Amino acid sequence: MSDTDQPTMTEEKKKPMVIITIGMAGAGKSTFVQRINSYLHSQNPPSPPYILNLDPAVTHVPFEPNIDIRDTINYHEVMKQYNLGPNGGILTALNLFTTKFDQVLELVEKRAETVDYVILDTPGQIEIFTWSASGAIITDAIASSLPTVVAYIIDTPRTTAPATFMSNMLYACSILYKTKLPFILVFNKTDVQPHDFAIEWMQDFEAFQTALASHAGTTDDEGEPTYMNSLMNSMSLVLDEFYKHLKAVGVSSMTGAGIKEFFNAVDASRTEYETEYLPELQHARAAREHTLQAAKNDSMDRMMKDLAVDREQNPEAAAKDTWDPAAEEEDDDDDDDLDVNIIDRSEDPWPGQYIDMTRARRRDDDGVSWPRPG
Ligand SMILES: Nc1nc2c(ncn2[C@@H]2O[C@H](COP(=O)(O)OP(=O)(O)OP(=O)(O)O)[C@@H](O)[C@H]2O)c(=O)[nH]1
Ligand SMILES: [Mg+2]
Repeated sequence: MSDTDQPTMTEEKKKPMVIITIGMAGAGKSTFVQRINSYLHSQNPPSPPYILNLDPAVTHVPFEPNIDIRDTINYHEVMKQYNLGPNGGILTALNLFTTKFDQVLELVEKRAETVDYVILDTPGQIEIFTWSASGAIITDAIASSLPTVVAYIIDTPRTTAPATFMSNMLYACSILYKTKLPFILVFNKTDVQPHDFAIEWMQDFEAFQTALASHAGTTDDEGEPTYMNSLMNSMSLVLDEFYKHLKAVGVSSMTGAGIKEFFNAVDASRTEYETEYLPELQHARAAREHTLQAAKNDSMDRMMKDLAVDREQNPEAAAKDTWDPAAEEEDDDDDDDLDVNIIDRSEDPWPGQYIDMTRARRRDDDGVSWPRPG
């Protein structure tokens, strides 16, 4: 029976779009997640997102996450057990959590039919997520399963100086080239500082150069441009290319301004994901499969050759060389990973039996108050 014999089905539900929020410490990622969460709840009909909190060190999040890294990993316990400082603690907590990310993905995929958006809030220290193996594993795993976009949150009032603006853009640029995912620059806190200056600098190279030249510290005592100034001039040329591939929106997570425009950009990113990211991913997968298969064939060939030589030289031992299934059964328990299970808070009943050293108790037991990094 061919597919054409089937009655025409109503259009399949689109896969949910994953929004990964990334940004410098204090840029407003968590507040932004809360704002888009409440925006989606206020839609008609409401479209509650599925939210993941990946910040193990946060004491309070302004939203109710469906999966919270803090339920699985006790960051304070990790610092104690591994003798780590705050950043090492966050990184190790994230690494431990990543070892069970397959469970997270399963839970997310289970909800794919009922939610339109999956939102990830990441740790305050940006490099922990963007330059760690676990950050890359989480990003790649989720992006190969669902359409994904990176929302790079910028603290607009703190980027009005040309040099700061440029270093923030260079960071964004490096993340774009690392993840290769659709990317939205979210200029946050526009209630305090409108973002038109940033848009102007991005669109008009000369306007940025003028701003740069008029900024203190860009000329030396003799009025000559400093090394810093020349460097930034050249860098801004590089960034000009980067800006062409970007969507930029101004929002205020405080007032809710610009959130609708943000979602327009997210919807446009879905197409970008499907036409650009996905084909590239499939291509990379096929190439990897090919290389892996070639390596497997090669080692199999070599093993067979070795065996043949061995059997020729030692026919007696070869006769005894039989497979014993009983011995195999003895150690078929290959799950020697950490015994950690991921909890979906929105699922009943609440599984309460997950206790090990990484998640012994929530932090209210010891009265220790670690300073937030950053
Ligand atoms: N005025 C204004 N303040 C904001 C806005 N968004 C966030 N904030 C404030 O910025 C501060 C940091 O916000 P968070 O949401 O905690 O930022 P974050 O990026 O999650 O911070 P970390 O996770 O600690 O890196 C808080 O005091 C927020 O109230 C905004 O749109 N306007
Ligand atoms: Mg936060």
